[in-house]
Amino acid sequence: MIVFPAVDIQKGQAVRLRQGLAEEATVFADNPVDAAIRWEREGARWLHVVDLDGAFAGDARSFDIVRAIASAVTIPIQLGGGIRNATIAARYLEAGITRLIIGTMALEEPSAFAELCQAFPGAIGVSLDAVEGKLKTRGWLGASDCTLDDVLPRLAHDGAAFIIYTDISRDGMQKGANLDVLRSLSRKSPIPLIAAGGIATLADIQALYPLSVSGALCGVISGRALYEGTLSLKEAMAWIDQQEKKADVWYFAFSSFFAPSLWVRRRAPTLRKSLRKERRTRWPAT
Ligand code: AMZ
Repeated sequence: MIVFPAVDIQKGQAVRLRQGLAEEATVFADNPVDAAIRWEREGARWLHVVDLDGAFAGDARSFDIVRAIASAVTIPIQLGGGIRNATIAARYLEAGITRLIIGTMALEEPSAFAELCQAFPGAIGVSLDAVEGKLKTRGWLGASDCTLDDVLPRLAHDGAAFIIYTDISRDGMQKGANLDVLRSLSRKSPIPLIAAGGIATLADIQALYPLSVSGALCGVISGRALYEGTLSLKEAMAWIDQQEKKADVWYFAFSSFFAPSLWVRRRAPTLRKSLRKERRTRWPAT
């Protein structure tokens, strides 16, 4: 499971909003490039970058800043906000962004979204940003009648490489993640799932970790908590690494020692399937 530090860009600065409201911004760095470099130095394996101005305006408002971030760090970046057509998507990929996150277009223009997934296989994911079960678009100001269950099968079929679920009411509020929705989503999702919204402490990450063993959860996004220090990136990553190492030991023991025994051999297909699943839901290190 990966911890994605968030770098959200608004008016040229690195900010975090509360519940997605543009007027509820806290500035955490005057230059988003500095924030990105900081997270890389602290050991981040991926960055989650959002062009908030782009999401509100529907275009690549902060393209130059995003390009500067991509040149300044060596870790892979996933980027969302304002990617509403294939031309913008291609420009970002050329600028060195590894994965693109699509919100509005995935809900409002299904066929264009499917074409985008086909044009850039493995590089396109979707953000499903919800309030009381209903998905939002256009900087979270646009309402849609869609629910997670309505769109998930279609998005996976269209070729989305991953989904990010954000509980908007928890975003920036330090309340903990929405475990009920994430538990159900991690069971249902045929593609890797990343959780966002409310993840504020190591305990929140520990509560989510089992969903990466039993289901599709492969990452968590945290912003305000990392900037304000209620969550330590190093501590969180060390804890996750420790859990995954234990899982590796079990996998190794299973394949090399237990598997030959008669009892295990009879149950081998089920055991192997659940252990493989645990390995499969890990986010690629790229
Ligand atoms: O905070 C907000 N108001 C907000 C936000 N963080 N609005 C949109 N976004 C993010 C989504 C996703 O990563 O979580 O922007 C991206 C979607 O943008 P678009 O332009 O594709 O709808």
